[in-house]
Amino acid sequence: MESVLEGREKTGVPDAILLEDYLNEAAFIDNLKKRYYENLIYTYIGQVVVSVNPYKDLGIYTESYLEKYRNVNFYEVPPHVFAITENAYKSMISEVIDHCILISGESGAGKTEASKQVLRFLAATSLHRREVDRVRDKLLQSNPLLEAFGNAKTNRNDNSSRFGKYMDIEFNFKGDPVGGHILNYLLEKSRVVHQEVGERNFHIFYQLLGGGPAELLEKLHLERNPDHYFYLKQGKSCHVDSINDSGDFEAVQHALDILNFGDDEKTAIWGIIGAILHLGNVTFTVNDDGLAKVVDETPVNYCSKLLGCESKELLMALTHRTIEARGDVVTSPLNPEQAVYARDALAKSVYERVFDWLVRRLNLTLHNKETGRKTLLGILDIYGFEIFDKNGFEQFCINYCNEKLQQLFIELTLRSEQDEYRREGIEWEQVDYFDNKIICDLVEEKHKGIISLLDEECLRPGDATDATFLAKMNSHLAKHKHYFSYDTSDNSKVKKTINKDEFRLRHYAGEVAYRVQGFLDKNNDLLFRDLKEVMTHTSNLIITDVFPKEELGRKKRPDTAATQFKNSLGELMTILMSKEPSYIRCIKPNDEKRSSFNEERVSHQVKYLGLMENLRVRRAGFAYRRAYEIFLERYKSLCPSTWPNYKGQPKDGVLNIVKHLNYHPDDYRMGRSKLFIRLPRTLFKTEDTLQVRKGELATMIQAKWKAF
Ligand code: AOV
Ligand code: MG
Repeated sequence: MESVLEGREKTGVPDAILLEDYLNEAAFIDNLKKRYYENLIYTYIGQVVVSVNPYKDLGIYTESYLEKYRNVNFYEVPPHVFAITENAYKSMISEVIDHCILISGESGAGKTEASKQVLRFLAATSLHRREVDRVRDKLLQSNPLLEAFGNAKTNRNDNSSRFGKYMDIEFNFKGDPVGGHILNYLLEKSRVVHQEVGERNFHIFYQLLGGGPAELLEKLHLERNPDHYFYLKQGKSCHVDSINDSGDFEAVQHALDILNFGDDEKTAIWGIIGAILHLGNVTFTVNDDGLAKVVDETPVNYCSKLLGCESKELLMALTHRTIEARGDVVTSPLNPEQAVYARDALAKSVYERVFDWLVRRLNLTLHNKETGRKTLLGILDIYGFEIFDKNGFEQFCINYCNEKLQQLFIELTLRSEQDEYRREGIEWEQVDYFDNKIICDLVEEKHKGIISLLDEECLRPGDATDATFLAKMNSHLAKHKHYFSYDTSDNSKVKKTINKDEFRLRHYAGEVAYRVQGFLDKNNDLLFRDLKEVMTHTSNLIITDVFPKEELGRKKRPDTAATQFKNSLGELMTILMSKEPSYIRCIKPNDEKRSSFNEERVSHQVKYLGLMENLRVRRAGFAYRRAYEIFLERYKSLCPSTWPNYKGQPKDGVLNIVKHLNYHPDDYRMGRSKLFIRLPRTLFKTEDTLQVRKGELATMIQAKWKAF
């Protein structure tokens, strides 16, 4: 097997640190390319895995690969997501610290596939006890279920994650997986009611229609053909070659069984999916007074039947709005446009709440009841950075989330690493890098950032619109280096490329123009009270659970969508910062979803991911560091002046040891409190020497006993 420590010409080098010309981006990319065409999609930068999407099955995730990467030394096997997972797992168990594996890259780069392999590897790390087997199956089956409800075909990726996911896996002190917990982030719910051309709604709708048994569809009053449903056909691409909806439906059914969903819960779920489809087919026309009137009541009747509410009530709530003002309750009819708005708001709200319910339900099943020492290994798989022809509030949130993750990477690999060298007094030439904090601030800063300005407009009574929001940003952010709009640009060339209803952000990963249309609405995220009220007394057991009656009495306005998202991302960052991170950096090799390597596309990503800076810090830096006390304690037996008794300063003792072991002066540095070792090889050799020495000592002790 190829080891990381020895590179070969044809296949490039497995660790970019071994590149002779490590400052040269072209050499770095050439290395990735060579490897890509040899089907070697993984390359390290120290302990960061760079992964280039192969867009084909390479046969590198089989059982035998799972075996091959178990209990091995990180540097003795070819780069693989399994290797970094094994490394994190081992260190979590032996050092009893929580770890996390952070997976980043733009849409379609391979994050979700990587996260699935990481989970598979971890789930397989157990002695096959029956209890553990059950947990393992549940952990694994949570994936197809959440993907069915949370992923969709976009124009970037046929299986695009439309929600963010962080999953902790719990291990007991023996290292067996015993439970798990999932946190989900902002689902792109607008997809339920609208899709751009070439895109689809969430997979689950097509799966149910394609794979649901005839009797089930009959009960739900559903047609098999998705083109029958307004909520499914807007993208004009219901059938996708790469997707097998009916096969996937089987997989979802299987997952529901393994996860112990009862028949009543399944009935409730399918009822809701069906109800949403019928709801989308409700259309409105005008009555004599210009007010909304439902064209055909059949879909309303089906919808009410499946949700378990009164048809008349739903009909009324879809066409009227009740407002409470100063104690007076006034009900007024809606016009057709408002009625469509109300209908869509209901569909989105129901779907989002059911998705949250699914996650809560999964967490109940994955919850570990064992007490005792536990460690966590987290996996983060979010929606990647994306640019479409039209970008709205959803892309704004998704791309902001990616900025935060990039910020974390910078913080942990570039900043803190270099800070430590300075703190420890190691001679160090600063490697400069682009710090995207400025963009995070632009979006999230209190009182000044885009989210604050948006919230202000949302809360302002009166005539606030998307246009006034844009004007407000233009006046507040005109001078910001990463903000552009038609009004703020003096440069006529730039001006030509921006529409009047857009603002443009220069993200770390590229420039994106956002249309302001819909920002206020989506941020306000209102569901008319009339509809909410109907939902609070249905007979569908999930709907009653997710629309509690207490919500109606609540006076306080909930946080806006963007603010909730900002807060939950803030909490996520705190969780991640408290753990030992490993990174998988995914690269998308082309925009055609096929197996080929476009150097320009890759180069762009290598730049914005900061990989060259990462390489320089790694290369000039030190792979390992140990506090003097710890190093001395472990290796004191290797040097006559520290063994068996040593009374001096730890630092001096360590110096004696490394001198005695003939470390090359270039291979290590003595910091203020730590020893820094440049290459892992050096430490491995020392470790080998220790093992030999332990053998000698054992023999010596045995000999002594014999003599005794
Ligand atoms: P993403 O998660 O990074 O995008 P995915 O993991 O869904 O991207 O990968 C997109 C597609 O690329 C998959 O459906 C596979 O067809 C293919 N692919 C990715 N990784 C591999 C691999 N290791 N081996 C074989 N094929 C692969 V997004 O969720 O859109 O940001 O939001
Ligand atoms: Mg994904």
